[in-house]
Amino acid sequence: NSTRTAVEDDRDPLFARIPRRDFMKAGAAAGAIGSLAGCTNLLDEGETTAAADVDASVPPGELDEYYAFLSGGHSGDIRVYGVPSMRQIMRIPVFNVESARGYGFDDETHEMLQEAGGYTWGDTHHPRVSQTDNQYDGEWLFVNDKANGRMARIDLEYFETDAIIDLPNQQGTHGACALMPDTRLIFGVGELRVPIPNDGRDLEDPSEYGSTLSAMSADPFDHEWDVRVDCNLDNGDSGKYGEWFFTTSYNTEEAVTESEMTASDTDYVVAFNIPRIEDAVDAGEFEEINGVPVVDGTEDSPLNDGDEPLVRYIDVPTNPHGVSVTPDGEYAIASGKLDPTCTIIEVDQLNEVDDANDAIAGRVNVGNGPLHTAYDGRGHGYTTLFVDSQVVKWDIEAAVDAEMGSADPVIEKHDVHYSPGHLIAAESYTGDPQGDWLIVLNKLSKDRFLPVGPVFPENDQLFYIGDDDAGMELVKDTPAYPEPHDASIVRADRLDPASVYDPDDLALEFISPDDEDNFIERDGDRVHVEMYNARNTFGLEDIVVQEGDEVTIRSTNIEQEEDILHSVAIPQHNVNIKLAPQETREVTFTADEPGVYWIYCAYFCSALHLEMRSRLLVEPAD
Ligand code: K7E
Ligand code: RUQ
Ligand code: CUA
Ligand code: CA
Repeated sequence: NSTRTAVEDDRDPLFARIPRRDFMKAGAAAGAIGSLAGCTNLLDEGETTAAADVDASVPPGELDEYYAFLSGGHSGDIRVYGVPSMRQIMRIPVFNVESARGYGFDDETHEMLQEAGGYTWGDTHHPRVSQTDNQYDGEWLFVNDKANGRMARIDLEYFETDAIIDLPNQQGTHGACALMPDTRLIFGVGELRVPIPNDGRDLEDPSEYGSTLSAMSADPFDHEWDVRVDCNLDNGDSGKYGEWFFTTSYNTEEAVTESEMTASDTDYVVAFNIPRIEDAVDAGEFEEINGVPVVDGTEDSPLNDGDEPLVRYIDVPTNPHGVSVTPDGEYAIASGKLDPTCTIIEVDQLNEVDDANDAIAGRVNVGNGPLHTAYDGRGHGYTTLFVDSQVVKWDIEAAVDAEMGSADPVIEKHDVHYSPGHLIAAESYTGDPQGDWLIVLNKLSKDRFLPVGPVFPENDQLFYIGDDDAGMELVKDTPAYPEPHDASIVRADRLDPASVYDPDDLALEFISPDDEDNFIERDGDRVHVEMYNARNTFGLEDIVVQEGDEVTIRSTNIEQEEDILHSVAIPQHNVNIKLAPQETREVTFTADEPGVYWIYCAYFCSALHLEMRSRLLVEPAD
């Protein structure tokens, strides 16, 4: 008994309405330079751009100046790069089970993933590092799961995921960002409209669906409240002074098909007044849904009447994508996606104007398919153009002064390879961007690397943007495993990672080499084993159990020396736990097949690493 009706789609195919790329004011001459040099510098018309003498190489033995934390997309992890070398230094599994780091194999990480829904994958997009006074403090990294409606926290002392929150009123958490200036709250932005609660009601009535902005505290990482709206929500960024949080919405039509979702000429930037929402929560003005206080932020909510609405809806051209706040906190800039402009919203005006649209301070024509905007701290915006495969540098104040929709504020367009999504400048998300390096995350790499079959890598391109006279300079192509969406670039001196564990930071007790610390204990068919490990031995030679026993092995790597890791790996039992120096973990499994199983260490730890082993002997049941 379907109530679905056919939708008349007489609209142009995607992007057909967008005019072909024009060469702006510079005309054909600059266009020709652009095709030769890959760069259209509109200020230096007729001149080839003077390449700055940029050295992005980091010689062997030297360290990078920055960390870049890139999301892994639907591989579910975070990748740690050094900038400017673009060397991939580490991966941090988040929503994925990962054997090289034993993540999801020991009891603690396994239970964390189980309690967060039991999924074996996620889709990370927006890794954001915690800040104090609008500066990175290097404590935490937060990231969304677009697949399953979750947020995760990564501890940057140990570079590991230590908490995941399953957001029950959200399907597909897309935008993710902390409330600035001090990371007092973390936000997850719900992209997909669903019935709330999504318990089987209103299946066929999309007008009843909604989406939420979810707020979490940073430490402890707890879900605090949701705000409900009718439209969808997409990308998000925080104002710099603790008041406003901005998201884009591309489905104000409240539609279910692509053609319906692009039907309206305008959609929204949705601005959330966080202190007002907290007042409403404190005053009990919410409905509890799935155990979470949900405040009504819909357009006709009584809470949005009066002088200080909870949520303000600002009309922007159709289907916007990224939104980001300028380093000084003055403007929130939203990209058109289906419209060749970025809209500039003056943040302070949101407290002044009756009509939220009066907070719009400017609109700049950047080119086709604008997605995201980054900042250099010198008053420039850098916007990716997905359709034109370019990055556009433009002058923010000039765009505020110029006529609405003017292209005059554009300074330079540079080709990228190809079809960029996000771009990230060093510390661009803080109050103090460094203004030197910019990474452009290209969705397509096509011909840029050796062919590897039908699954292509992406191409993360490094630009030097520190010389306004020379213009943007492309310095490096970097292949990326699918598929990074966004990143945070953080000065290395803002982090202080541990190189061995502090046993006091761990829940499980340290197991020393003393005899009484290494034992097998039986309680019915539950067997508990404790043993240390070190080069080149485990604390027990044999572990003898009965077929069918449920066995827990707890083990400590007692090494004090950094970089000496061991593991406990047991063939045919899916056991694989990693143990960094001074780390204690445990793993529980059922010994369901009689036989001899060599317990071994999977990390190459010494010349006698292969001899580092012990036996699990499973005696047949009678
Ligand atoms: Cu543009 Cu998830 Cu930030 Cu991908 S999103 S591009
Ligand atoms: S052995 S050094 Cu498996 Cu060739 Cu590792
Ligand atoms: Cu321990 Cu290999
Ligand atoms: Ca729309």
